[in-house]
Amino acid sequence: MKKRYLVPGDYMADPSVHVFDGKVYIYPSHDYESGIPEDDWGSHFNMRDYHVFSLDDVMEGEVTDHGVVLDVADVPWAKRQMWDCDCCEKDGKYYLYFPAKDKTDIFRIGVAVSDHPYGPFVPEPDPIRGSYSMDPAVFKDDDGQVYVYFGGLMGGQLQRYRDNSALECASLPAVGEPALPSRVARLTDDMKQFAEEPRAVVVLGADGKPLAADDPHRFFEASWMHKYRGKYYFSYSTGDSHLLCYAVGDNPYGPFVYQGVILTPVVGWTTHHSIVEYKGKWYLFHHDSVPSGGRTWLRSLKVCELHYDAEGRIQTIEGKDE
Ligand code: FUB
Repeated sequence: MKKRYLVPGDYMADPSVHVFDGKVYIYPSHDYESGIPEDDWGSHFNMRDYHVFSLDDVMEGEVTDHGVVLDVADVPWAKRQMWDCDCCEKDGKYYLYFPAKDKTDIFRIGVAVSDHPYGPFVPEPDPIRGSYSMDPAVFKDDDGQVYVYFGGLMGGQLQRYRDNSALECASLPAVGEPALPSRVARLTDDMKQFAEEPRAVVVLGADGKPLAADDPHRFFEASWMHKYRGKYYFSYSTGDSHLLCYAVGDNPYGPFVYQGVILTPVVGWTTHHSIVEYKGKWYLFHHDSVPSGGRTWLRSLKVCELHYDAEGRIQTIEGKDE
């Protein structure tokens, strides 16, 4: 299968991709060598700014770097770790959703606004009220309603919460118990707040029960939502089992029924993606650590075509190239 590295001159990860004004726009995290040692909490992912990239031809065309569009130093509430972001258009404005640790080292999700998909973005003074954890992915449905999916385990701090409340002590579910789910909330009309309490994004197995916390296909981080033939495809990373998996539902809230693996493990600990249709073809954007020699905090953007079978099942892609 043909694959393409997109930004050979720099380390970029966590691509969130959308088509705006007939062009493909990529909103990645910007990896760099910060010197912070690797730990279980992702401290080595110490990103401090975002770039935006655009292109007209996914597999061949030139990739335009629109430069730094938001820097942590310009976000009044944020201290560090600008992880996976995403962007959504509404009424001619562009809204960038991004996580960062606040001054007390708690992940929150912020919003920054621009008149252009390529920024620069002006941050709101405070994070979204009631936001927590990381990896926001924004989905605009055909009726114009916009939803943000978010959450991630371990370094992403999701295990510190239950039912949107902070716990006294973080805890992971025991073996056999339901996995901790991603969260989803509809956004307000001004795109700057949750319009409702975030809900659990439940992924059910073939037995109709939520996938268990020790299932290698359960949600860990990196939510993404896309629609294909009227069905809602919720896809995500399984973190410590290093897969990209997907589940299908009838509405943006789910529940979603587990379907299978999109991408087998790549080189590097993390895996992360987005799925987008452009000019009649479907693409999987993701990252791996091949160009950095396997350094998991220095990742590179990649893209390949994605194919469905006649029943709408996604064909599994090999993460490690032949
Ligand atoms: O880039 C930092 C974190 O690594 C992301 O937020 C996760 O999804 C993983 O890719």
